[in-house]
Amino acid sequence: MKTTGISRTAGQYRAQLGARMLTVTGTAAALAGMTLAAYAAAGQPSPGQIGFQDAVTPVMEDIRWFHNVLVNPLIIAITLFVMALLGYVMWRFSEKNNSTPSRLTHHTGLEVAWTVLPILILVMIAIPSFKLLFKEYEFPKPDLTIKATGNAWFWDYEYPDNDKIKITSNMISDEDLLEAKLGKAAYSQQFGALTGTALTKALYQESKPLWLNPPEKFAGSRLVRQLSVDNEIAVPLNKVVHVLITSNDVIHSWTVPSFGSKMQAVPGRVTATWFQATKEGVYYGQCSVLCGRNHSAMPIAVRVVNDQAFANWVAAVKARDMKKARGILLAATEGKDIRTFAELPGSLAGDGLQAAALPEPTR
Ligand SMILES: [Cu+2]
Repeated sequence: MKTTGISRTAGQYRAQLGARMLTVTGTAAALAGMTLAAYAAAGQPSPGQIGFQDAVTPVMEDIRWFHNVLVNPLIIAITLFVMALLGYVMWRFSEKNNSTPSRLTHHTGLEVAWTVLPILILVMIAIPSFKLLFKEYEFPKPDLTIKATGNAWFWDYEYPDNDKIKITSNMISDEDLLEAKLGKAAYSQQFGALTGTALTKALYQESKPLWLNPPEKFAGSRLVRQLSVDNEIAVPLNKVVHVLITSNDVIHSWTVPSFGSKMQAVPGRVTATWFQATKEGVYYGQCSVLCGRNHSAMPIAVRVVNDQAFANWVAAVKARDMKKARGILLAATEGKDIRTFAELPGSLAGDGLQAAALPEPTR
């Protein structure tokens, strides 16, 4: 187990992040977006992240390019240009430097320029923007379709093409880990009398080490607090997956940043998104429409695995052997899933909680 940086306090972490921010502010505008984006590991957010998460689908690659290479540098350049212009005007045309102002009211050339230039900039943005939009909504022929149903507060999945298997994904909570570790009786003895914030705080504190070293029930998993679920869904590598999305109660949103997928789940309607994941691993997302009390507790976890592992997983789920199903997914993505904590840039290997989110593999 790597422990580098785990003892660092949140304060030190913030100070370091502040220093980093100052350095970054000084670098070239176009580079800033690219550099920071590199800190966002595939599949989940990382400490100090500012840019997008890594892309593992063609759509997300284009989204990242559109933002990091085109729109963000343009915005930064325009902002700097206007700021500089404003500064120059304040100095050059102050009463001191320009006591007799010009009486000029029209300048045709200038007016044409400040109308045409913005139009050109907008056209420059619009063309790739529409291309990207069409890419997102022109669904290629599916190899596989999944139905995702939002519930307050968990996701249900069905695989109509794969023996109609069904999966329910519930978030793994602090409470789940503590109950698995202590047993039901000892758990209620220790926490039964607590309520509200006191309970939340106690659960958070006591479960902290368990995210690093999960109890037997979750052995072998790399647990990520607020993102890991009991039953993940799986999809085969490089296959076009259509996700049909709906809801049982209120509006939710099925969102996986690394896939570039984000679609509302509306009761009584079916919406859809598609993705083609090009890298094995586990990719996390969250419900992205404020849907009620436990909105933050209905994450999405998708494993991208090879065809054989996917077939085995389908068979195990069909036989309702969820433990075996989980084992198949873990084995198939061993060493291929999220970046380990040690692989993140050194100074960003932040405080204890983040360390717990990215434990080293236990096997
Ligand atoms: Cu929701």
